[in-house]
Amino acid sequence: MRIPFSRTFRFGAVAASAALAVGLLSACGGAPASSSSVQENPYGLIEKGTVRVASVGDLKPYTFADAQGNFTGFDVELFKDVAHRAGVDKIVFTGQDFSAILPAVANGQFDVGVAAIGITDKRKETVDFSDGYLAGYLTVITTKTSGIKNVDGLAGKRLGVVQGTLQEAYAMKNFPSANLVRFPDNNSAIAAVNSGTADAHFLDYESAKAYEKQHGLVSAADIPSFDAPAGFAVAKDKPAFKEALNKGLAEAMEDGTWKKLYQKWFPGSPMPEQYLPKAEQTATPAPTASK
Ligand code: SNW
Repeated sequence: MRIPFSRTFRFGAVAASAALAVGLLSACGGAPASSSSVQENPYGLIEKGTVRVASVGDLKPYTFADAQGNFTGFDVELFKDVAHRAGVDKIVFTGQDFSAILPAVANGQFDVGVAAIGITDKRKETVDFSDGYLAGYLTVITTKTSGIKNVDGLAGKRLGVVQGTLQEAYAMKNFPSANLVRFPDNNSAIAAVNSGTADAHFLDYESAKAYEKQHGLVSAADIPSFDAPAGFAVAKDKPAFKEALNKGLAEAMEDGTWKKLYQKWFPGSPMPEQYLPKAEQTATPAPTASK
């Protein structure tokens, strides 16, 4: 599914040609918008009132396309809630290869990237991120008969990774004796595992669980990735948008919306406490003199 690149502009009192120039420039992220267009389009979105989201369609239950082709999942519902709090309700999701998302956000083809994208210093060279909203594990899944029981079992095996993911970077660094096989997306990697052309696939924990259930695969290792919590990726020239998302995220965490969505999409999974309402966080209180 591709987004048609047509845009509509409302000219108002401004001369049409000037408005068109400003609109095109700000759409390309090239120039600061005039004050009138800032009022009209405070977040500098490609199209005023619409958020264009780059995502992936096969990362259930974070973000995926349902049978009707509509995007849903934890990240999708959380983003819609947060965008609503920021005053934008028209949200258009488009599936991309994961490796295409950050460049497309950076060059202004999309307003934001939403796909369980872990925040790292390396990625921050390309885009800005909202505050983190999810932290968990990276998981190796394999067939019941592969003989791979843990990371040592990956030596000499063909391990699938989706190009551009933290899994790819982690495997290159930490699984040097595995033969990495790079895929554009999870579905093609899982198909390769099922057909025997790959021995295992390395992906996000909750998606691993979903694919295990769907295809009778098993988990061989969980790698903590709490140092790279997922955030919404925003172009560096949209600071007002990023701030509005951060404000919405904080509200969604404090009023229990985050928790509700987490329980809906990741039932039974341990909850990272830092995203719960403050009153529900059980941070060890500073020691006080006991009576
Ligand atoms: O770093 C984790 C984070 O802790 C949480 O578990 C959600 O996933 C991560 O952000 C890692 N996600 C991968 C990445 O950022 C893969 C994302 C994808 O396949 N779309 O590269």
